[in-house]
Amino acid sequence: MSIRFRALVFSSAVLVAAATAAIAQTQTPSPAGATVYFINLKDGDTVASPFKVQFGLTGMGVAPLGVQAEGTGHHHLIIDTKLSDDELKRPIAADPQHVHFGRGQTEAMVTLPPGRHTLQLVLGDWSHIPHSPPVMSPVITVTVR
Ligand SMILES: [Cu+2]
Repeated sequence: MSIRFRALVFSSAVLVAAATAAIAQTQTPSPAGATVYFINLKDGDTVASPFKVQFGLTGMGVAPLGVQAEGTGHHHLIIDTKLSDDELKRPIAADPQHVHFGRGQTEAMVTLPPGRHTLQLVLGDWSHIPHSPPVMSPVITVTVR
């Protein structure tokens, strides 16, 4: 491999990394006063699993993933964890603790083992990135019996 070729490969890799970082940092603005909240659950509730969770949203609309429309997003249920400042600027992970409702669902049946669990709703934009500023509910703790 020539030195020139290696330099070209290196600079391409840097460009790709820079482009990826730029995409990852693009956050959609949220309207002032937008809030997301649990309609049917409050901090300290005791529930039997599976239980229904209804997602409330004011000041914005729900749109399925991939649909880029101003003032919209889709719900994410964060279970037994929270998003770091860094995670609030990137697409939300998809795993059992970060559940996406990309079809635009406004409620879900949730199954959790007995015990205490924290729940939080975070709205994400068309590409799963939280808005700026983030639209997220207070963290609530529920006891599953
Ligand atoms: Cu999502």
